[in-house]
Amino acid sequence: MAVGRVERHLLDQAGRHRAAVLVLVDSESSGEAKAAELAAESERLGAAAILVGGSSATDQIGMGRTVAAIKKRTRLPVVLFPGNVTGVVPQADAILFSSLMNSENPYFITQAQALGAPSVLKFGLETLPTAYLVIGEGTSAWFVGSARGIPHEKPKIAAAYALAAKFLGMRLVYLEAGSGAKKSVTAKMVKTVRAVFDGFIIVGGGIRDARTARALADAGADGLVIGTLLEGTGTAGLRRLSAITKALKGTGSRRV
Ligand code: 1GP
Repeated sequence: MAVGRVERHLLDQAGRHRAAVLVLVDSESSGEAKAAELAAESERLGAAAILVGGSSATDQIGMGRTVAAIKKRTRLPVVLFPGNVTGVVPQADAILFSSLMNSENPYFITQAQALGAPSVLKFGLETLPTAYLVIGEGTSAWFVGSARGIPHEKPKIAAAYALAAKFLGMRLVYLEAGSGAKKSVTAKMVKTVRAVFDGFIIVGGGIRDARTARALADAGADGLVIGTLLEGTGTAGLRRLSAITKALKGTGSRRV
């Protein structure tokens, strides 16, 4: 499948910065107005896109309203980050069409994808073919997705999955430590994956400060997902987001 407008935008943003920042909005914990406000502030502070979803988002109507509200306040692309078929709504621009490759339950590897695909087509969503890899244990993504978490200290296993994803034609790999994770994915793991995977590497889960963000970008991450840091923390969260986008200024290794 051809590279679409949103994927091109992400590649472009990853080339203009050390890494692009993707702000994750949980449509169930913040109301529409708050989510839209956060998206507008994120755009002002240099974020590249807004992700909407998460492993426990099940209210499709609420999610659709949240996406519509965000689209009124920002020009950033809104990308769905579904945890299940309930994460597919028509108002968004694109979807991380993901397979949780290290799940023990085939539902999360191919079945949810088959159930959701007709809606994705009907809604005209751009699909970003993504290998979703859960790293470590104990988070919602790990539990809900029945993942056999790749140990943080086994970067070669993550790289083997990334290589398999590349051979399967996936253009993005998402290394997910899980929302609110105590420990983010290590720079070493990102570097090891980068060595075998030339597609777009997204890293998320537990990224709370500029130093960590910069280290992950320098190790080869193209996109960094920031979620929990911005939840209910008001201006303090935005200050930290600003510090992160500042630390990522400068040209990335990915030039387009
Ligand atoms: C979770 O990777 C995302 O799916 C973001 O994680 O909420 O810890 O920033 P945080």
